[in-house]
Amino acid sequence: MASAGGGDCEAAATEADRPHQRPFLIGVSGGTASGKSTVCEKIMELLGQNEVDHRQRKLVILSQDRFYKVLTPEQKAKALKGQYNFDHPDAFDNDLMHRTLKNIVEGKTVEVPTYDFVTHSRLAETTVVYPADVVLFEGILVFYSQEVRDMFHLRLFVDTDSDVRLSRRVLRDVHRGRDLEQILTQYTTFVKPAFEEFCLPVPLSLTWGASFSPFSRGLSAPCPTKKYADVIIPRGVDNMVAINLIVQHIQDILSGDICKWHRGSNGRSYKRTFPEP
Ligand code: UZR
Ligand code: MG
Repeated sequence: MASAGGGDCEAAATEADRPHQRPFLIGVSGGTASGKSTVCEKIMELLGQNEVDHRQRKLVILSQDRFYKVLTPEQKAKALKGQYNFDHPDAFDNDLMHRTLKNIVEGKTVEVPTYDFVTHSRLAETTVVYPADVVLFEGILVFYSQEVRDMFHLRLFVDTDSDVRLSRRVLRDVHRGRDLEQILTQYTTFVKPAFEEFCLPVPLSLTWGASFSPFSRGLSAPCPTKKYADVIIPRGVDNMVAINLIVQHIQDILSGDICKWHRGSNGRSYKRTFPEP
């Protein structure tokens, strides 16, 4: 549901005060081209929500890509040559992302930016996201910031082989009009190292022996966000057993049959909220 206008994408004024039940917020992470969006769309389809009008949907999907920062002309020139790091947490407008999710969790209607991957830019057009019972927020680094991570009631990680991801990524980028050599250079320079630094946990063998530890060699401590996942989905959308289990869980929440579990402020303990009688 797109609406014209720019603004700073805060909660839309007309809808901001409309009371709505707080949604169940699900974070969906995973490497590039792992199938995060496809998993989210499958969940939406199985819940019969893709045919429903945007204003009436019980479930909405929001992508972290929408929060890519607006680039300066110098950064854009680099991006067009494949020399800008879009896989680093600093590439995102983390404040706007946090404020928007906070408004969503408070049941408000929000306006989110639209991003164009061909020109690497934020478009003037924004999208209105109406309150829903379940919100799926997907992106490569949605578990990176603790503030955002702690907001998720459920955290999913789509775990797809890196060779499958690379081949999908190449096809997608070629389709976006990019040059093959540049795609592969960008992958090895930025995409793969960032995935290993910010998503994949360091193998135990590396963290144990001091002589092997990357930290003892003066490298900064990575924050491998996969470890924060509650459920790991191997093979993405090919894994219909996992997706059906998740869909069943969401259905139970939507029908109020089960209580919601809320993550405690330390991110580890949980508190139960019983459905209204
Ligand atoms: P997913 N990305 C672009 O290619 N261009 C942009 O303008 C913004 C992002 C890529 C980004 C990242 N990397 O790996 C990917 N690069 O989009 C994240 N290079 O999207 O999770 O759908 O793969
Ligand atoms: Mg995507």
